[in-house]
Amino acid sequence: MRHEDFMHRCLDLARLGGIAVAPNPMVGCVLVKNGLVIGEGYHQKFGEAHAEVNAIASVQDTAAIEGATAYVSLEPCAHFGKTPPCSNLLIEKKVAHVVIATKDPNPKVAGKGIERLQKAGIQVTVGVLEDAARELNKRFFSFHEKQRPYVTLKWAQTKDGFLDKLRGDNEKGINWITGEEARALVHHWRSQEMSILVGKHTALNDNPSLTVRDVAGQNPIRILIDSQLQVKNDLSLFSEAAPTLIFNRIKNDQTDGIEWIKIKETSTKLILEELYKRGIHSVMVEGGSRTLQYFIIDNVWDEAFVLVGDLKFEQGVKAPVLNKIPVKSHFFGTDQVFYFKRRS
Ligand code: AOF
Ligand code: ZN
Repeated sequence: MRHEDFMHRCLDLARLGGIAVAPNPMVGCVLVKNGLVIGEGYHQKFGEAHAEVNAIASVQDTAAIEGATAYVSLEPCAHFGKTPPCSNLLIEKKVAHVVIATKDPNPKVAGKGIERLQKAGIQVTVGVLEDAARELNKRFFSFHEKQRPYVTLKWAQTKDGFLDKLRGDNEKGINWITGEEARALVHHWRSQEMSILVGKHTALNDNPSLTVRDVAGQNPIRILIDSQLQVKNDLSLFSEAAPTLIFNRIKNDQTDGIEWIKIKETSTKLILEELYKRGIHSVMVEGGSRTLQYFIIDNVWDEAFVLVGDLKFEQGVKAPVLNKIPVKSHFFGTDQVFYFKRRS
């Protein structure tokens, strides 16, 4: 087996951690002796054991770890966080070689783990399946490298480019554009993110719950932009299903599950800064049109999912325009899904 084969296994294991480890990265570790896997593990939950610790704990004959090669999808940590440093543990267990997919961008680690292993006389190889490892933890890398959450835009539009119909004052409720099938897909997307954001008009018109009720997974933190606090808290957005943050120009406050965050102007920069301060490593922006446009104009987005339903509104609220060629597209039920990625 080659380094890449064992690293693929690390990445597969890492993926099992999913959103439960956020804002930590998903990490997998495989221990190999004489070409055979003797142990493996992954980071399963935020605040709990790291991948290396679980891999080592999985080995029955601990003496066998001496002289083994440890494959890890992220540089072993060097800091005392919620757990002691993994680099120390690998040194203590006398592994001979550590193969790493990519450096840890967290300033508490950033090369220090590698240095510590090398100083202890352990052979270190870095860069095996690096691109795949960075892609897997794109949210974590964005958080540390850009000091902002990873931003995914999502909207549904009609074939003729509208997000919504024109509404009278009392016309509330969602004007569905996509079919039944797409709803589960959207919930799946939501379940991958730590938070989900909407503007005031979307909250008032659609009364979305912003939960992932159609799929297994945890509900993201909900975020509302409501400068003048015009949205009453009897909407679904304020249910107990998840915490809610409200960006506004009036007050800082907190009650059960709701936090009001005062910002001096409604800007994507200030919002993303506040999310970063709270350790939120990813946000899905779900509308409305104006809110999506802010993120597009300010060029603070990383990916976009655009669902195009099989109907026309003829007139209404225009959908945002990205002026980019989609990376891929496919049909999902009656809808077409376009996926865009911004080059950073
Ligand atoms: C590793 N192996 O499996 C993970 C690492 O608060 P803590 O102690 O859980 O530390 C979190 C940081 O540790 C996280 O931001 C990242 O830099 C690193 N994650 N490191 O050696 C792992 N999950
Ligand atoms: Zn660690």
